[in-house]
Amino acid sequence: MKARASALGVVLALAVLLVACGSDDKADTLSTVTVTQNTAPAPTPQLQRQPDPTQELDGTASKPLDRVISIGISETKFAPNRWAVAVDEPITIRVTNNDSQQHNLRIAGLDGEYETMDDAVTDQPLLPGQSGELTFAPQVPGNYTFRCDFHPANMGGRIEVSAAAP
Ligand SMILES: [Cu+2]
Repeated sequence: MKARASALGVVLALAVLLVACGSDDKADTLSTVTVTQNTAPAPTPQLQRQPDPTQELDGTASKPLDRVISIGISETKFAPNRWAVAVDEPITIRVTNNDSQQHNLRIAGLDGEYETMDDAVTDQPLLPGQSGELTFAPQVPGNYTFRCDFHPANMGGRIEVSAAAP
């Protein structure tokens, strides 16, 4: 008699569990979270508005020779000061100071601002008779302005970067 009672107790306990499970059925419907994968490509960096060149530009654009641009400085002017290059071609810019005072060359870069991290600039001021080089590897077509930091009001130029080979 005692054993039967405990068996009955087990049955009751099971019944309670089944009822409990049944009442859980509504909660079993899981909420669905839809994740939409962003498949859009990363935005292409944009060339920001550039400063106006402060030196009158050459009538025609010069082209690099074996990916080298050679710019001379005389009488506080860059020459040539207008260049045409192709995008994605790293260009070496060789600057030779034939003047009697120091100069440099700084490209404003994508952000169109001088003295920022994306500038391309000669490492040091070029003393009279010195030459310096910098590398310019534009990823975005467009016109890039450069200047001399020591004579920003009257030494400048432009590098015109085309999508295809110039
Ligand atoms: Cu200068």
